[in-house]
Amino acid sequence: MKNILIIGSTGQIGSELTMTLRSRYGNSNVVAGFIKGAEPKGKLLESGPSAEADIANPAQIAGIVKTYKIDTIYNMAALLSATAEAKPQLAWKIGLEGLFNVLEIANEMRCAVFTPSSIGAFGNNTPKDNTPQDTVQRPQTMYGVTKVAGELLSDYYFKRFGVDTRSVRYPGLISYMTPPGGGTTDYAVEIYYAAVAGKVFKSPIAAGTFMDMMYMPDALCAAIELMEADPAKLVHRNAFNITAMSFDPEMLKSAIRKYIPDFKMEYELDPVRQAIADSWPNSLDDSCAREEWGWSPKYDLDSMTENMLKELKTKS
Ligand code: VAH
Repeated sequence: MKNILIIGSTGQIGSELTMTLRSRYGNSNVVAGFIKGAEPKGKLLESGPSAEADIANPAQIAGIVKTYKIDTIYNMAALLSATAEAKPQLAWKIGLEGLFNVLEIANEMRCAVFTPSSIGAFGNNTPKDNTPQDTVQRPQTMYGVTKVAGELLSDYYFKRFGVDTRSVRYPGLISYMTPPGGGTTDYAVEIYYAAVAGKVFKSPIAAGTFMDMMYMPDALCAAIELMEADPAKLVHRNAFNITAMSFDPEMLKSAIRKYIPDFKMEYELDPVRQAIADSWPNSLDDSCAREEWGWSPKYDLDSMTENMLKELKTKS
């Protein structure tokens, strides 16, 4: 039986992952970890147990693991790329010191650990097109530094202590449920809100800037399918390249215009996010994930756009 703790359960991925895990493993088997000021509300609060779980407080995390007999930790705590550039020390504290706390507890209590990495784990001298699974990783953002170091630390705990650590390099994630905050790829979420509101969207990212992207339902499946995969078939662990699509703002605008023909977009570049985006791959090679644990996304740009617009119209 799986007893799961999600650290960061009220974040962009965590809030949807918690509900998906509860529907899969049983509400009472999935503990929603949160920090003060980001407490669970509504269905997230009412549908199952929750506990304050500050990744910087190892005693607090260990107490939850003991109380609820946790055997699997989804560690979703992180500052996203642009925010991490504004607060690098906090990004390190959460991303690396926090991960170290989780891995130490996982080693002592024999828990499996999922910690997302990102396309942000690559840098300017990484091959940009069809980026290989195993290649140069020299990011120059604090976000990227924490993701590469997190991959290495997670692999170390697997090889040295046998901790069952697994992760994926997420592309930009797009969701209609929890608005994102502080990501370089978040323009690809904000644009849909503008389109549904009938507003002109001002893209902070330039035309011709391609980044890997994925619809949230596929991202949630990836985490769960990897954690359920047969460990004997895993050649890699931390972290698998995964992607579903690659587009630039112009392609996204055209996809939206199929459903909202008079949608308008202008450019108002954000130099911080543009520089980060320029340092990331244009497209990933995710063949290892497909071969080792059957990764296969279901949404492409058109089907994601159709669903995003439908759901946002319902919300508004
Ligand atoms: C960000 N959405 O933009 C996150 C993600 C690959 C992008 O890591 O920071």
